[in-house]
Amino acid sequence: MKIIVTGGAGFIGGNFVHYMINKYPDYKIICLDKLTYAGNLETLEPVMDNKGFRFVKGDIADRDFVYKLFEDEKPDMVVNFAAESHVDRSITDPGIFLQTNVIGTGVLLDACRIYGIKRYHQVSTDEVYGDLPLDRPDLFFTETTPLHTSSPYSASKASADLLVLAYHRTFKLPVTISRCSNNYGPYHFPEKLIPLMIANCLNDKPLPVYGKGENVRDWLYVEDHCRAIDMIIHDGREGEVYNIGGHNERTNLQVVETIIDALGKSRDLIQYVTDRPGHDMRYAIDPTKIHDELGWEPTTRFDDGIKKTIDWYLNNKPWWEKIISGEYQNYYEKMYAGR
Ligand code: NAD
Ligand code: TDX
Repeated sequence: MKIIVTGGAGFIGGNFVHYMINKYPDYKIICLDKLTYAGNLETLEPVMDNKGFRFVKGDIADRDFVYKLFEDEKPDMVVNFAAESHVDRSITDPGIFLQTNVIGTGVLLDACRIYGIKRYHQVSTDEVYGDLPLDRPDLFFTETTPLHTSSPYSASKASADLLVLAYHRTFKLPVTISRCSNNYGPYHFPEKLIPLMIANCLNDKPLPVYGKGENVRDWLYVEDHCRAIDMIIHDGREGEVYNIGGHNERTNLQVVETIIDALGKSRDLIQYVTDRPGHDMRYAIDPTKIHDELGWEPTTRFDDGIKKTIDWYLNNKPWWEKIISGEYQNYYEKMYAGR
C-alpha cells in the first residue's frame, strides 16, 4: 500500500505519519508538504531514515508538480491534511486559505481522477458546522447538521468538503471525509491554545484568554484522531462523512487553569484580551456513526492527555523553543499587540 500524506510536517499529519509507519511497516508513506511556517521537518526526524518513508517538498495547489508526483509514485491512497489551519490567521489574511484549502484540494482531487486512486481522504473539521449555544448542552453536531461556517478558515474547509463530495457524485471518486474536534498532543504548533499556554506558562509570560474564556471546545488527543482516520481509510464507506470527537468538552478557561495548576504557576498570569471576531461559542461532536460502523472510540481522557502533552513539551523544549524564538515571534507581536 502506498499512501501520499499531505501536510505531514504539521501537527496532526506528523503524528499520523509516525502512527502509520509504526503500525504498517510494509506500507510506503510519502509526505508531501510545502513547509509553510507551520511545517517542521524536525517533526519527521524520527522517521526520516525509515526505508518506507519519502519526504517531498511541494505545494498541493501546484498542479504540474502534483500531477508529476502522482505519475511517478502511483499512490493507492491520499490523505489530505495540508491546510492553512489557524482561525486567527484566516481573519487577518484569508487569501492563502482559499488558495491552499480550496484550490489545493481541487488539484489533489483532479490528480486522483486522472491517475486513479483507491481512496482519497479529506481531513476536515467540526468548524464546518458553525457553533452551538452554551445554554444547550444537549445539542451535538452529527454528520447531517447543516454546514454553517463562521470564519474564512471554516468556510474554506467547508468549500473543500463540498468539492470532495461533488467529485464522488460526479466522477465516482472513492472519497471519505472526517470532521474532527480540537486536537491536542505532541508537535502542536505553539500558536494554538494549548501549546501557546504551556509555552507562555513555562516562560512566565501572560496567558491571553479571548473574551471571558467561556467558549467550549471538545478536545481529542491526537493519537485517537490518527486511529480514527486509519479505520476510515481502510474500512469506511465511500462517499461518507464521519465525525470524530471525544466528549471531552472544556471551557477555554478550564483548559488554561488546568495547565497553570499542572505547572505550579499562578493564575495571575491569565490576561483577558479582546475577543476573536466571530468567535464560535461551542463545538461538540456526536461520534455515534464512527462508533457504530467502525468501532472507534476515544481512549485518552482529557485529564490524562493533557498531562502527557505537558510532559512532552517539558521533554522537547528544543522543538518549540526554536519555533517561538524565530519568525513566529513577529507573528505573536502583531497578533497580540494592543489587544
Ligand atoms: P498544521 O497547521 O499544524 O499543519 C499544516 C501542514 O500543512 C503544515 O506542515 C504545512 O506546511 C502544510 N501545508 C500548508 N499549506 C500547504 C500547501 N499548499 N501544500 C502542501 N502543504 C501545505 O495543521 P494541523 O493542526 O495539523 O491540521 C491538519 C489538518 O487537520 C488541517 O486540514 C485542519 O484543517 C484539520 N483539523 C485540525 C484540527 C486541530 O485541532 N488542529 C482539528 C480538526 C481538523
Ligand atoms: O491565545 C489564544 N487565546 C484563546 O483564548 C488562542 C490562540 C486561542 N484562544 C481560544 C480561541 C478558541 O476558543 O481558545 C480556543 C481554541 O483556539 P485555537 O487553538 O485557535 O483553536 P480553534 O479556533 O478552536 O480551531 C482549532 O480546532 C479546529 C484548530 O486550530 C482548527 O484547525 C481546527 O479545525
